[in-house]
Amino acid sequence: MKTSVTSLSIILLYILLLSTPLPLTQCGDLIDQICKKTPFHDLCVLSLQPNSGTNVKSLASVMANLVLSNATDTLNYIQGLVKQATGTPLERPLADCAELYIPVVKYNLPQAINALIRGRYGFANYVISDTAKQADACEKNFSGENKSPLTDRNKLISNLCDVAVAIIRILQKGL
Ligand SMILES: *[C@@H]1O[C@H](CO)[C@@H](O)[C@H](O)[C@H]1NC(C)=O
Ligand SMILES: CC(=O)N[C@H]1CO[C@H](CO)[C@@H](O)[C@@H]1O
Repeated sequence: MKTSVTSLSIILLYILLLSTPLPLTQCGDLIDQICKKTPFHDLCVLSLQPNSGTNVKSLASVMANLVLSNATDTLNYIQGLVKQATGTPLERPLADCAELYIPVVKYNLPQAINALIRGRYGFANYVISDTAKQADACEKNFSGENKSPLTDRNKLISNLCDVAVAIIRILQKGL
């Protein structure tokens, strides 16, 4: 009788320990909670996993900087393609895409990142939402036999923007 009471209490203790929620300050747990509130959970977790810090604001900053580095990389890529495409039907849509990405990379996103640091979340969100629209507009510039060489990049940037916007919304409104 005595042993079974003891083992019962051990089992209860186990259940109690296992069901205790981890404190929010544990990094991986916060990232998962935040990412569940974004439209692309896996991309969010992948983007925030290794570094990133322990509060929502630093996670938002990491995402915004990933948008900028992806957009910068894509602009460089487009500018390389434009040179190769001189005189072909792809030249025009590629040049149009470069024109869309230049202000995004040089002015808009750096301003949004700055605004985020200063707590101007509405402005940051407006600019990052607009970046997603620019990536979509670039993609739409290709049609028919002018197949887009940028589809994966545009989609990734658009999705990263959606994740960043969702995280900044959490900053504005709470989890
Ligand atoms: C673009 O974003 C992806 C996903 O977060 C990331 O793994 C990759 O390193 C980024 N690329 C650049 C050039 O920043
Ligand atoms: C073919 C096509 O859709 N071209 C458009 C590409 O983007 C520029 C600027 O956004 C438009 O002016 C073109 O009409």
